[in-house]
Amino acid sequence: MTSNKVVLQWLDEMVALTKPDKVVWIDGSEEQLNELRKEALATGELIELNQDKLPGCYLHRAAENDVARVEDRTFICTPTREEAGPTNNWMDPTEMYDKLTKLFDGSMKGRTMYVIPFLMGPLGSPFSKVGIELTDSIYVVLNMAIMTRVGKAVMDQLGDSEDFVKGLHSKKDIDPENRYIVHFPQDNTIWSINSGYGGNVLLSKKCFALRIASYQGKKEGWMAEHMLILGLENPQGEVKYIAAAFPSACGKTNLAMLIPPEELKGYKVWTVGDDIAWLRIGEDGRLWAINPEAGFFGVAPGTSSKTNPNALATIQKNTIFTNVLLTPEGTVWWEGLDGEPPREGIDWRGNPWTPESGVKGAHPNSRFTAPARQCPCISPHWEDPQGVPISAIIFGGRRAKTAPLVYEAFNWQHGVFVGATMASETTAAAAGAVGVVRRDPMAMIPFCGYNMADYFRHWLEMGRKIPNPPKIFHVNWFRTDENGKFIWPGFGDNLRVLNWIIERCEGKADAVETPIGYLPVPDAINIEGLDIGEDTMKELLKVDKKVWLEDVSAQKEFFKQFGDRLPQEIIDELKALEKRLSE
Ligand code: O2Y
Ligand code: MN
Repeated sequence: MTSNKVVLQWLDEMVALTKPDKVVWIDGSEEQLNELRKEALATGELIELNQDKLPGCYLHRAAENDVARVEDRTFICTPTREEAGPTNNWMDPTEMYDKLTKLFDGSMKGRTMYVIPFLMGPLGSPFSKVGIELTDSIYVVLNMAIMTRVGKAVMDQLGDSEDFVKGLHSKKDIDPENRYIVHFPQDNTIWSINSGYGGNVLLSKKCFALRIASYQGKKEGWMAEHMLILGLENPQGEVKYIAAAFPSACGKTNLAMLIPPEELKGYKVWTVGDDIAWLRIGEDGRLWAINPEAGFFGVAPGTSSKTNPNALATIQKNTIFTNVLLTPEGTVWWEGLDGEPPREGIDWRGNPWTPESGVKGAHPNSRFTAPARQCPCISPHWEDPQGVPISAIIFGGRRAKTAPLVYEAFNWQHGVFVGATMASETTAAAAGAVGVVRRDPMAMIPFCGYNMADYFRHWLEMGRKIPNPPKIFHVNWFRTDENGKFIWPGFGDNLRVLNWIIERCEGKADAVETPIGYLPVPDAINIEGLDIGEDTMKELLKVDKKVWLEDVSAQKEFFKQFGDRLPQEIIDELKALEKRLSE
């Protein structure tokens, strides 16, 4: 498939290390993928779903101990600990290579090594990047074929270049004690062992498109961000693009595929991406974004015709479901799906299940892997080689009392500070106590491939280089009343807030200056048709100085870990906010 000497030499070395019985190049053809599906069905790695109801759909059950990303076993191995920073696990690269070399030694004996050339970004785009993942998992091959562009065309695009990410993955024994997800940013290398699940093994996603790419972006002058990208079309047919970062459990995929409420029927949301954005400065001085992925790896539980009808439509064909419940008709089910639960089924562990079993049918982190092109609201521009121009960047979090429904940063530097102080309160979906505030700057804490203090500096530097930067906003859909009830309806009605944001970008909407930023004037957000009065709107837009000063203390505490490396601009913004709140 290639005569690229660097690729072939690296492949030889990895084959010598892992000792597979066979090496198979993935060419991206449907015939080859079909053969692999057949093989996976024969071994039980995949279960065929009802092909009349869900054509091209399969179910996979992961090992019980292997159902989510493992942050405590994820490492950034830069030459010094300081380069990885206080928010990443670190080990000296030589030590880590030694350790992993022993684990990988012979890990593919008796197995086939699949060589997956994959492209992040549209074919032919100057912003796209090549990766090659070596894996002993057919599940990984089939998921990668949905999540990325794979095969011969990718090797053709690479040509003789050495510029590709080298990914090595082995399921080995799925041993959680020896599970490692390791990044060597200086070597463009990712090694993952002893997991067979999702973000740990689809090396294109969090490992490459965020951790390695964020490091590359810092070096090369662009940004890899944990952001959805959407286009908002107004009734006049004009489309403006927004990139938005939220920590998990804030409805990112739902926002990316939003359906307008009745009162805003003339508007339309177009999905460009639901998870990752690569952003570059365009020749016109604006910031342009591509979605490096080709599919969605979405959380199944909670996905329904109320929360996300577009996602439901997307996953009716050619989809791999992982760790959901299997119904007697050969369809799938999860908690939060429409209608009554099935009377019986096989749960995600493979055990017989009824609603009375007292256990969940689907794992809370169960997933669907589906091609983005199947999404009914996929943007006609989602594969444009130059990307789409971004008018607004949104940061968000789940805050019961602190953050108002929406506010706008005073300028780019202040916006970077708003992103750097992003936080979210934990929900029952996560392990541990509910309502605990977790700081997650730009939703990148688990995904930044270098020191986050340097990452903030990179954001600040980018701002100085973008002649026409997007405006930066913060939203919070999760404000609650005195009874703990959400007071903003969320879902499709979030479009009302997006509209204010776009109007601000166009210089059309009014705002009031407050200590935290610009807030909408009382009637600026269209609440026609909502059961929301003036008082509720006031509550949604309230800035309680006492609560904010408490948050400032927490922000100071969080920033301490970065020591002298924290950019002066962030310290200045923190002081300025404290001063404005104290006046
Ligand atoms: O648990 C996993 O392996 C998946 S994590 C994930 C998947 C899709 C989009 N975002 C995420 C995330 O953790 O941010
Ligand atoms: Mn994500």
